[in-house]
Amino acid sequence: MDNKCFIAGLPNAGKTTFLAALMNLISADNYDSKLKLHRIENVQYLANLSEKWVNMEPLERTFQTNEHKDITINLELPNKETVDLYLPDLSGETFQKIYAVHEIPEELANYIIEADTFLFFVNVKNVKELGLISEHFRDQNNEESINTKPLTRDPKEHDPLQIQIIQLLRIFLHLRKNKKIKIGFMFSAWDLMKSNCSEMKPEQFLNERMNMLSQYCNSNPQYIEYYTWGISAQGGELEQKDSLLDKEYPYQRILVESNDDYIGNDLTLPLYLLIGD
Ligand SMILES: Nc1nc2c(ncn2[C@@H]2O[C@H](COP(=O)(O)OP(=O)(O)OP(=O)(O)O)[C@@H](O)[C@H]2O)c(=O)[nH]1
Ligand SMILES: [Mg+2]
Repeated sequence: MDNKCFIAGLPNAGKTTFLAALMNLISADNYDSKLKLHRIENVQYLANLSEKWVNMEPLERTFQTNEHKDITINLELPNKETVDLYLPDLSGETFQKIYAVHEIPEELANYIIEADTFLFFVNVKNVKELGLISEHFRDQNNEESINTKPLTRDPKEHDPLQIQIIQLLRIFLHLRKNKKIKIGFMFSAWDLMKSNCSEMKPEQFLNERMNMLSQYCNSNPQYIEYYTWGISAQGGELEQKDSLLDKEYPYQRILVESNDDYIGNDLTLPLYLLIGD
């Protein structure tokens, strides 16, 4: 069995950190994750990431020149069957380019067409609190010098995150001739929600903080089957390194929260539920 899982997300969404933590978890002998490493080729890239992740060293940004498209991990399922999982580590700029200039390399388009499942990463840090339009204008009027220069719109910079994500999903569907997308929204840096004492569940985060995306997904059930997860692959901010390195095992830093009762370390759970037995 094989599964092509397409990892998507704009810059700084948490894609590479997820892969680094995943590599550590599936290889850990003392943790019983749903998916375990069975075999891997081209291990070097993930092994390097995982080593940095263990030591809480900052991971490099993925630029278009150092994308890794050829990651395949052979994983063992709980029923002992194995699955070849394709997980490319692409640069957020690649997705910005698809959005802003509608430019997509043929290889990538084929990947999107053939993908069985999608993980879409959104860093909760990049999701702005919603405000009232009246508040927006009040704040603008309070600014001492109002900038009267016309704004040059840079779609990547200025367009709201939700608009960019919805447009990307529409492009994915267009390429797939509307073949259904099975997608897990991975709200990364979920530790920040917890440190703000938020009781919010991932689904509620989507509904309340990204309500346009939520409406888009919920009004298109024939094209989009979606799930939501809160994940912290890093465990906290890099500045909290000292306390995070104190844990007995690195995987104990990971936090995964579902919409039902699951709160734990198993970063493979969203993947396992998405790809199915
Ligand atoms: N607090 C916190 N920060 C995180 C977590 N995961 C990632 N980050 C931070 O989010 C930023 C982006 O993480 P990356 O994994 O590099 O994001 P990416 O999606 O690969 O980004 P590009 O390579 O630019 O496309 C980094 O500064 C990380 O330190 C997390 O679980 N918690
Ligand atoms: Mg990256």
